[in-house]
Amino acid sequence: MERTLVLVKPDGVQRGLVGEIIGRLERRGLKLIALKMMQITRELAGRHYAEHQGKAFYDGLLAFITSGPVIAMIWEGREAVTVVRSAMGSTDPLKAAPGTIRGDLALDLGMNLIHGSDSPARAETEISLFFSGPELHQYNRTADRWIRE
Ligand code: IDP
Ligand code: MG
Repeated sequence: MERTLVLVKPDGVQRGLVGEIIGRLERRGLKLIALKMMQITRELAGRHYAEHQGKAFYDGLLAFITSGPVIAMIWEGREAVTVVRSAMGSTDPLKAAPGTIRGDLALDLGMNLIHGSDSPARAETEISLFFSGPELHQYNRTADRWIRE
């Protein structure tokens, strides 16, 4: 089953939107298999956002993502990467559709509440950056028979 890494960024924690964001993913039917609160180090931030190195917003992005605690999670489900990306909405909250997390709850590109991996390959890389094997939970969820045909 596909997995994706999700972060509630420091703005989401500070604004008390952790429950709102987790609740949306939970209600959608995705399965939570790992979760922790943590402060991202400069080193981890550099690896996680390596693709953006050299861009104008890179230093600000690293300062922001390391500025306070985040909630790191792994969500599992069919097409989990795409499902989470569509639930997040566009990167710029001003362009994100109503009904999406960013479109309903955010206004600023640099304060857009949530990270979700952008491909299954990136998801696997990001999961291994943030979590070690024993932190991932395998369990049966009885509700699954009412979520998937
Ligand atoms: P994503 O989070 O939707 O995958 P990315 O393009 O991977 O978007 O960018 C990572 C993060 O960097 C964004 O979520 C946003 O917080 C920030 N960011 C992206 N582009 C800009 C920009 O042009 N100015 C300021 N911040 C940006
Ligand atoms: Mg991205």
